Amino acid sequence: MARTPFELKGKSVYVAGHRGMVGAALLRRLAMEDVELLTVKRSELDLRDQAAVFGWFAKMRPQVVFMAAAKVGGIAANNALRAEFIYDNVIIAANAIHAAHTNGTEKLMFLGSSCIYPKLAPQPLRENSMLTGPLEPTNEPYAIAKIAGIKMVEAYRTQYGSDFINVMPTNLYGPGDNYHPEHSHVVAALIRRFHEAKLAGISNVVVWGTGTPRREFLYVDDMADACIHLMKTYSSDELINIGTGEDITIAEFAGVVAAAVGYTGEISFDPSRPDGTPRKLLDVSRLAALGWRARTSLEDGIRLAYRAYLSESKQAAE
Ligand code: GFB
Repeated sequence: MARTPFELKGKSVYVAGHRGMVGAALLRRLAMEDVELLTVKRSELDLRDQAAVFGWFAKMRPQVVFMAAAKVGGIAANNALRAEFIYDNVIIAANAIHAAHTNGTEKLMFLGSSCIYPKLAPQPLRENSMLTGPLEPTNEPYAIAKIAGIKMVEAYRTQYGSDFINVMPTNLYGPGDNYHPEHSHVVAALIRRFHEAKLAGISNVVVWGTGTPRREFLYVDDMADACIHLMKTYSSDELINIGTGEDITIAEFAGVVAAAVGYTGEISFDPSRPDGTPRKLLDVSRLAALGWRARTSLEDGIRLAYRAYLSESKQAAE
């Protein structure tokens, strides 16, 4: 079961969710490896369709699978689309993990989320704090779906000896993010809001919540690099966190984004919008012990993300 180092070279590698922010970063990173990449468009394979997923896996028989497909969104989307978040994510995880098992996949990585940890768990969040207390209510359906996927991976390891692993990323950002004003995560939301305020000469930008929650942000290309590192070096039934080990308040973070965008007006807060979890800082000592750490500073990452936003919005307008 624990077969490390795991050789990626020469393998057929399926990235589920390759059009999403994380999946696209995985493709960029995998381009540096000697592998045969397998992807399939959502219009050709709906991962919620069990028969279609089983058929696709039986035909393609990927040797390695990165499970980066999920329905994701920021705090408001999680809270509003509760049924979609639990249904889509439970069924996507169940279909893909079972299909990987029945079709001889050698290794699978399932991507969870830091929101699987209890709302008030001790900080920094250690991997063994999963299921030790109540979850943050705004994203409970998403977290429960991710916990179901994590538990499937654990169960398939235990019962069948499958080399399947679980990684828990912190809040991610970067190229290919979703900039929807209501459904996005905070990074994309603030890049867009500050940019539009700068262009329109608006002198006040509103940030949701009180500004006091603390969040840890990881640039998505660092995330992809960590995933490849762990695919090669990690094999255990224990979760492993992926983050920077540093966090910042939302108020401070708004200042970082405003500076990168060049917005010089005022910033105010709207406490009628939810804060969510007060703090979500990952303990990254397990990852550090395996020789990996994040390389992109928050300031550099936000500059890169802003540049990506500008080029992606230009392309969308063309
Ligand atoms: O990014 P975000 O939605 O993720 O929000 P969560 C982070 C913090 O930023 C919250 C605040 O305290 C928000 O209230 N915030 C301020 C904003 N302005 C904005 C804004 O304009 N848009 C957004 N979205 N937030 C999600 C979970 O929680 O994180 C998911 O709901 C998932 O399940 C994801 O785990 C990574 O960290 O609060």
